[in-house]
Amino acid sequence: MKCYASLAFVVVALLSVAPASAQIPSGPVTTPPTIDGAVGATEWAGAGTLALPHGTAYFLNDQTYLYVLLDVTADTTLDPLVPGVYNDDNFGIAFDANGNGSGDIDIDVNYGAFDNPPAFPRISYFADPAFCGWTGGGATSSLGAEGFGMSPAAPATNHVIWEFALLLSEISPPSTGRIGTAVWLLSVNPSFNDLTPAADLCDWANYADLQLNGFDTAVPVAGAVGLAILVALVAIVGVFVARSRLG
Ligand SMILES: [Ca+2]
Ligand SMILES: [Ca+2]
Ligand SMILES: [Ca+2]
Repeated sequence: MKCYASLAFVVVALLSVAPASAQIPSGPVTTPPTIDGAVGATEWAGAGTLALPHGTAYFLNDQTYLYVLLDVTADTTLDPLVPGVYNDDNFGIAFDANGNGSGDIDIDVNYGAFDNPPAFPRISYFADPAFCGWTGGGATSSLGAEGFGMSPAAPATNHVIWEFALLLSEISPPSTGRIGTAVWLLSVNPSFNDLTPAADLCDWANYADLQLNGFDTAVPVAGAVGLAILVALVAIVGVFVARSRLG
């Protein structure tokens, strides 16, 4: 059952027309958006955007999270996620996590609802190049919320909203901060099924290029320096202990 969302993702993708690949500069953020399914007036200001057939995806990031808003302005009927029921609105956010333009087993990831268990998002990993297979949805500490309301892009019409804070430690971007992404959206009412901008989940070359601006690759280096200092201190203490014993 867990494979339902990813299977639907692939089926829909095969039926979709692939637009050209896109470049997205993810905006660095100091005040993270609140993941509550409601879009504040300036909450997503400065975000990088990806135009979708029935809305817009927004991207912000800091050192810890990639924040994603799927503002589905054309979905004006909420078909809410229901545990164990698949006749509902749904989403998928796939990443060429190492940004190399090809599929890598257990590296490239996809977040979805997967419906069962009902907690979302769930995380799956690319698993099978021969059949473009993915694992079922597993537990993640990333955050997600579904909402229905207005937003700056559609200030007079209630519509479906998805907000996420996806852990960069789960995506593991390369030092360049450049990864690929594709977004899947499903709606029951009105009926649509979109994958953007890739033709299918394994159309890696046409994933949008997402540049994580402000993703400071110096942080791991600083951590490594700190570890080196700690090791040096331990070694110095060891020398003193050894000398005291000899004395
Ligand atoms: Ca919010
Ligand atoms: Ca890859
Ligand atoms: Ca809907």
